[in-house]
Amino acid sequence: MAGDRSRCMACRTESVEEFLDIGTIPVANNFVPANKLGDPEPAYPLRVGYCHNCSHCQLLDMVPPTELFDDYTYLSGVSVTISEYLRGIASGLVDRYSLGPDDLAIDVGSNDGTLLTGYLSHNIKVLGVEPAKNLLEISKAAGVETVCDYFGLKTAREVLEKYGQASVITSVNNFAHVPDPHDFVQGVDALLKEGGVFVVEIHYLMKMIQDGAFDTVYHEHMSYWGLIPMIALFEQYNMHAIRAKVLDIHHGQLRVYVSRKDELQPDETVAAVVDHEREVGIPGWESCRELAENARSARTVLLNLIDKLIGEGATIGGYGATAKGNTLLSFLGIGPERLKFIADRNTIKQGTYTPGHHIPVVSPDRIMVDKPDYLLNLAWNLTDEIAEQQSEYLKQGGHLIVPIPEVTVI
Ligand code: DWN
Repeated sequence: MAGDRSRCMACRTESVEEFLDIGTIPVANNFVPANKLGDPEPAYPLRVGYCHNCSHCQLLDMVPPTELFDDYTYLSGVSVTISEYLRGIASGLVDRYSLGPDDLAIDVGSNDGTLLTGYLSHNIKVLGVEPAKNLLEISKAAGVETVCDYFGLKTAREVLEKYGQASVITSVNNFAHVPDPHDFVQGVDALLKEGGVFVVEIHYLMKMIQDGAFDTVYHEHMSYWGLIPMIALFEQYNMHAIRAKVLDIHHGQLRVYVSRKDELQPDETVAAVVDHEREVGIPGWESCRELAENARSARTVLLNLIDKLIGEGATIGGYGATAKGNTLLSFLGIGPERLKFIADRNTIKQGTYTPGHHIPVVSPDRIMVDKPDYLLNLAWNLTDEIAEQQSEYLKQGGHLIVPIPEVTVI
């Protein structure tokens, strides 16, 4: 059962008020194998709240992490854009902190090990921490040793004993998955060597609100971080942000470099991001309510377009069996009667069905066989890569419907 949370995960006050209700839906990455289609599928409420005390946003209903992450279908290495990006984080850190063979780099939520492979050519020692058992073989084949567990103080102490202190710890698109960020930060503090840096990267609440990216809301994403509440959290453990950067990847991420307070000093980028958040009032209650309003109007616009096209005799498929796509489809109530299939390069997802509405997930080869008139692009954060990959389909008259930030047809 999902647990209810009106207490803020960041500041721990009872100040969280709901602003968005997506509905009661299954877990976004739990694609259903063909032989389980008849089985009951657990569904959980998906509501987001805003903390009036520290402005942190979080889910109000928590699904146990073991149900979300023990077996994980998302692979970082499937997208060329994402793979290059993740490896670039590693090489960027090697340069910035002059890492060498004596340094240990740990990636928390290491998935298939893609980020850590970026250190290997520099002879840096690497270690992944990742709870998904099904990904262990993949990271091992990539040359990455992985501790299969959830990260927190307990795991950090175990890692420390066996592998020693880390010079850098990264957590890319993982910190939002954490049910207790306090325990996580204590783990970082326990494991990081003196002068070491923790680099955390999350879908940025600011960009999510500006782009109306309500589909980023799913059970995995327990938190929606802005820099201001994050700084307040680190403050409690004598840590601070020393550098902050807003990036375009995944439609807008925030990367924050963190150290112990007395070890490294912040540069001007931190104050710049904080000032900008204050200036535009994000994260703020009004902007969160706008996100909910945008979600409702996007639902109307997109459903009208899809039904108009189908009414004119068009056929529609989907591209990208994404977690966010499953939020979008559930919120709009779109099933196989509207989308014939969803194509995705990830072979773990192929042959399965989307959670809830059971749209078949197929290989992208199917696109040129069926030649649907339109493909709803559910990986709209990767439109450039997908448009390039599907250039033949587009050349032959096919179209991509991009749902967010604006409903557009390419
Ligand atoms: O935070 C998270 C992000 C980083 O990844 C996780 N909680 C879950 C996951 O979210 P998502 O599933 O919405 O992520 P993506 O990166 O938008 O997924 C892209 C999907 O599209 C993957 O399944 C791979 C697929 N793909 C493809 O089949 N062909 C992607 C590209 C670019 C392609 O050419």
